[in-house]
Amino acid sequence: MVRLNWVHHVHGVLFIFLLSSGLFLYFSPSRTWFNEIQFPLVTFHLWISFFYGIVILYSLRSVFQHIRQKPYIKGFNVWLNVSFIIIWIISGLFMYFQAFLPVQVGNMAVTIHGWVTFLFLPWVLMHSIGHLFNIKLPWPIWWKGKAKPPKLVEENRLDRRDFVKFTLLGILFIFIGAGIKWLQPILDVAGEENKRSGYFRIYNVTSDYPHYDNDNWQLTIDGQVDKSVVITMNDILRMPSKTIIDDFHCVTGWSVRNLEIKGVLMKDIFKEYEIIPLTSFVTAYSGDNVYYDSFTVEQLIEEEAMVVFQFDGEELVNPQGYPCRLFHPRMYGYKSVKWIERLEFTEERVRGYWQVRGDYDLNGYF
Ligand SMILES: Nc1nc2c(c(=O)[nH]1)N[C@H]1C(S)=C(S)[C@@H](COP(=O)(O)O)O[C@H]1N2
Ligand SMILES: [Mo]
Repeated sequence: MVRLNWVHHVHGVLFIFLLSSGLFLYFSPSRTWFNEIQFPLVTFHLWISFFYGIVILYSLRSVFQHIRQKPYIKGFNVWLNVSFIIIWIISGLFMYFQAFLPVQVGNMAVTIHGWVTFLFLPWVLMHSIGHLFNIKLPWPIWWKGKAKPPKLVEENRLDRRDFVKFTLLGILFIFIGAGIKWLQPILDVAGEENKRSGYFRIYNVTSDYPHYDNDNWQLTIDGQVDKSVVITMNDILRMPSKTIIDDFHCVTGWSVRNLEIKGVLMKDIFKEYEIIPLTSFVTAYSGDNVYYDSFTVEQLIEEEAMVVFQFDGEELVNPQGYPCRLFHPRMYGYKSVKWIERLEFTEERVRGYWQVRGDYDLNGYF
């Protein structure tokens, strides 16, 4: 028989760790302003969930034996916890493997993971308060019609009025929890259909960046191709452009949502100039002479990467890569090379700036 008291405490402590790290990652202000710790925090959250899962599995049999003897409130609490834990684990696994799943499935998992947490919070609060002040609610007995709600529960120092207040408070908590979740998307889009939300935090590995104007910028395409070409801004502007509304995600945690992105598809550039790649790999270089990243030809062509020259209907500002930057709709911001000035086709896949320095994924899909 497992020591259930002990299990209860360990469970509580692990849960607090999970909840605090989870909420921290959930709310974009905390995620954004402390973005350096986001990644360690995700790892932390995962490890704690792992231990949490082990504790649950290890104690489950004893817990169920125990509630067979004390079925009422304990049974309710256990079943509530077990159901939520199952939802967290499943949605958590979907989140973990989102790279391999359709975007909508990943998003859905994130939504569910957050939702159930908010729904669970009121119970957590009541339960914790109950334990801290040693209040044990008699209500399940009442529910089951086995006893009337006691006028005064000596043991719990609760009379009926307290009891009613407590229950109403609980319901209020649930509404607050759910309300925050409901309201959030409403606040985010504030009426308009595609209002952008979030801001770019300018991220440059160099402190001084190149200054171009439309006349001196050009994009060179060379390396292992049948012929090299040089494209000017005028060329870009006269090609068919494409405007999409999409989200921009930096791997450190901040996102800009519903961003209007205008540019020319790589596919169209290749078609226009009849460029025939002789290899499968491309490296995109920034005009800052420091930043670069690599792609497969397929990623640039089939997956609709663009050379972007407008955000939200305006030219890019200089720190954001004026006049052009790369954008891949399914990859993290670090693949979005600013001041793009060269695409070099190479025999082998080159490891980019962040792949050499950090353990950033080569493909960078989110
Ligand atoms: N040339 C260059 N491009 C770059 C970077 C950089 O440091 N230099 N940072 C990348 C990263 S990590 C992100 S998240 C985005 C940030 O875009 P922003 O500066 O427009 O917000 O640009 C990407 N492209
Ligand atoms: Mo980034």
